[in-house]
Amino acid sequence: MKKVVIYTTTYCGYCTAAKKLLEKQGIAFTETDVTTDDSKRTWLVEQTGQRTVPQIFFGDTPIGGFSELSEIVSNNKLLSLLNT
Ligand SMILES: N[C@@H](CCC(=O)N[C@@H](CS)C(=O)NCC(=O)O)C(=O)O
Repeated sequence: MKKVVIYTTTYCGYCTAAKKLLEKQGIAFTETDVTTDDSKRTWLVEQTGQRTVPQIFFGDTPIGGFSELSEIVSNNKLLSLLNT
């Protein structure tokens, strides 16, 4: 199964919601808080093309933020994406 990494900042409601959703689905993840890490934040924007957090990766692939994760869960695609 691909590793799940979620990049977050403090005081971020969407980050909390995304983590709760992953937990509810029973998916283990690693969290990286980029609140004070400017170089990591720059890297994240380069990788994802997005300036918002959270940003979630399945393996090396950025899948988006909370909205995209919710859609994946709603469409029942979470396990297949993590296992391919
Ligand atoms: N559609 C995004 C929204 C994420 C979002 O708005 N995050 C806020 C923090 S909770 C943010 O990054 N705001 C800064 C900005 O919009 O530049 C998602 O579902 O993840």
